[in-house]
Amino acid sequence: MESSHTIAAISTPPGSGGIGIIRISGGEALAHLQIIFQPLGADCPFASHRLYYGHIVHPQSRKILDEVLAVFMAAPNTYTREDVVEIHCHGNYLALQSILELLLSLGVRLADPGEFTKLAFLNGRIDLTQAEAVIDILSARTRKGMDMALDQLGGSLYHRVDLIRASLVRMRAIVEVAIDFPDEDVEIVNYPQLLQQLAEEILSPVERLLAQADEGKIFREGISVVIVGLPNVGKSSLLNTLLQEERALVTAIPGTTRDTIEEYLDINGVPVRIVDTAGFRQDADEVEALGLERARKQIDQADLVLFMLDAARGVEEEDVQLFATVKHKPLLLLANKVDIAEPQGSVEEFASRNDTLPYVQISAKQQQNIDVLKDAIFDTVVGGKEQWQEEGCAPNIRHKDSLQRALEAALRLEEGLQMSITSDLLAIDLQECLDQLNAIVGVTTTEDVLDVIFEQFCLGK
Ligand SMILES: Nc1nc2c(ncn2[C@@H]2O[C@H](COP(=O)(O)OP(=O)(O)O)[C@@H](O)[C@H]2O)c(=O)[nH]1
Ligand SMILES: [Mg+2]
Repeated sequence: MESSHTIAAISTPPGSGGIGIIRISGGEALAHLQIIFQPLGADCPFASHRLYYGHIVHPQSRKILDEVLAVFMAAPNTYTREDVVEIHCHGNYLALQSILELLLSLGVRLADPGEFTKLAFLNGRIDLTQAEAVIDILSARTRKGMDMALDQLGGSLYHRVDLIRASLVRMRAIVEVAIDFPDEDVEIVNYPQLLQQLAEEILSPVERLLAQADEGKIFREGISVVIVGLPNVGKSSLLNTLLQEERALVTAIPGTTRDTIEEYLDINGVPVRIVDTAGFRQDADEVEALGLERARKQIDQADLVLFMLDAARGVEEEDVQLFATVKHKPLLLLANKVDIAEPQGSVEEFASRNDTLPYVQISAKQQQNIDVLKDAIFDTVVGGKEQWQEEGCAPNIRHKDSLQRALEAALRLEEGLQMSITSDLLAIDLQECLDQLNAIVGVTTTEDVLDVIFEQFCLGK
């Protein structure tokens, strides 16, 4: 990066808050600060990583734009590894905007979204998985998602991929020697030993990372859960109970909920989008019919359907018909209103007929068994797979794609070793496997891929 490329952006979100921060990165950062900052203390040497109190003053009009704290951080111990300045203003967007505009008028360039983090990557402070972790931290919706992202920012994924890369580089060195001395090929390449190394140091760790990718997706992106049942079984009551607020209207009149209602909640660290639907019934009026159409769409996209029966009313033909329309989805069976009655025989019978489905008896109104329900939802979507916790790693979809290709190359390599093929052929799959792992950490990543990644950032990060 050229040092004259000094960039700036407002790093705090729009709106008003206690403080708002403008960040500047690049070789001219300090020079620009000195033009616009007027200290309110005795001396102001701008020692690195020290806060100074003063005014931001327009150099021509001498107008005070805000009272601020400013800090200069000398390269390389900064977020971008360049010189960085932060100006801590009052959290009024107008004040921030006028200071930013002043900087731009001095020749500073407005940073692209994610550009500070991209600099951190390009300047070698973090690898690509760590840059991606920054996005995850900013967007995490549960504490667990946040912990996962912090682990990755700490290099957990990088280190695991790096171990595999190092092993591949050692294997490649052996194979390359053999290519240089083709006559002694067989002596140099110890096929059984390479096979063992491949199995232990490449195949098994790559497979483990792949297994963890699916679960990472659940914690990162969350799941969508839809409550389905006939009118009046207690769907809206359950939504309210799960959210601990009166979000949806609850009445004894069937057809109260006419549209879908969705909210987010945290179930054991999984961000869950929970959707309450209009109750399905045959004689629905026009508005309800539209609501039901929306409910159908939600069901199609759902990761899990909570199919609710009224324990006191029992199962009727319409329940069975409705059930038939959601049977293809991952399901959890609920008998509601157990506070007023033991589940009717027909409900128990229905449950035992579908005994592969998790079945929970609850009272939405009296908040009975709600924790059991939450655990059941968690178990159904996450299963017992909580490996990332032990190993602090959850590859995302981009990593997964590369891991899959790396695995394919490693399997071809295994086959080649079993057949004792020549070193030059082995080298091809070795290199392919290594290239894929390099792409994960960003050693060999094309400009388009980088663009896609850094476009996901907000301004100022
Ligand atoms: N006793 C009892 N009544 C409930 C329970 N859940 C819901 N209800 C009542 O059943 C009626 C319908 O509830 P609602 O949540 O609107 O059902 P929905 O049409 O499926 O959304 C209301 O009168 C609720 O108070 C429950 O667990 N126990
Ligand atoms: Mg309702």
